[in-house]
Amino acid sequence: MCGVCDEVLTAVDVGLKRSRSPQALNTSNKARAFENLHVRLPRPVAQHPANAKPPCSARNLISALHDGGIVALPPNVASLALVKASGELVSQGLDLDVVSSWDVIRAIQNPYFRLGGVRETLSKDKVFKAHLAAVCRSIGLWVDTKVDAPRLRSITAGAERCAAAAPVYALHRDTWYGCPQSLVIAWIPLHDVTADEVFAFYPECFKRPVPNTSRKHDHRKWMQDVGWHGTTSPQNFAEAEANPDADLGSTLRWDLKAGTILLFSAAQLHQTLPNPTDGNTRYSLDFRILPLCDSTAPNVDNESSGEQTRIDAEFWLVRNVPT
Ligand SMILES: O=C(O)CCC(=O)C(=O)O
Ligand SMILES: [Fe+2]
Repeated sequence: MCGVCDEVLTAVDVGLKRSRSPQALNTSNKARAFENLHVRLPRPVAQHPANAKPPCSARNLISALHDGGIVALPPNVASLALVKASGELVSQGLDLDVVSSWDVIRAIQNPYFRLGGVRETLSKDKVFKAHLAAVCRSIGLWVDTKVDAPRLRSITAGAERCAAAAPVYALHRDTWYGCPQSLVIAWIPLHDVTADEVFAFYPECFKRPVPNTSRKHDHRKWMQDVGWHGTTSPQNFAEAEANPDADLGSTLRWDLKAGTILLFSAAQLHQTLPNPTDGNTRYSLDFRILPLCDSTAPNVDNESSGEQTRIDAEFWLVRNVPT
């Protein structure tokens, strides 16, 4: 029995140990399911609702997220290795010494257009696929779990005044962009962040519809007309965005350490807000996780389409990647 959430754990921690062994993939379906579900999760460093029972297994975690929960798990070996590799890559992209401190990196002016190669490497490089697979395994997500490529966010103070950057600050649910309701997101700060540097959640809107234009997003059409490296700028394409006059309730964000694994449903309403510190850029990675599960988040207002196209084009199986 797990002392934290009362779930019966017959194979606690076995998954994490076995996940390093290739033979584990050949075990029976039952054993594989244990490996997916029975890594004991550490106590969250932050959680919504604040008084919720902390999830102790991947199964608990995913159903809490699908119910509107938000969970920040502490940095671990896998997430810190991802942070280190990303820091080296960003330093190289900015022509800095590979061991530059984040204070130095964050003070570089106008980094966005110098980081195209870094974004490309993150989306294709096998090393980063292995890092993502290791992060998923570290939190018990393995069997038939799929993920997409990590995205680097660099949020520079003042960029919100640039019209071309407006989509970055759009209030949204990720589901509005042709994503399945069961999708969850992992967001990892690459350096310590204060709450006012983190994007904001509007958790009261999780089960409440918000006016939006998601019906314009057909992911099949988006792939044809825009694509991740297409020539049509995303600003000219139909965008999902909420009515700015809507009542969204209170906002939620926390101070987080580098490597924290912040997990939330793609159906959570959220928004990047301007970086408040002049001359400074905030760096983070995020990737989407399609878990093997029997639950899903409620759909209150997502009218986008093309989710299967998106899964087929962008997602890959965690267990196919050697770590
Ligand atoms: O990093 C941010 O500011 C926004 C992240 C986001 O929207 C996401 O991960 O879905
Ligand atoms: Fe998002």
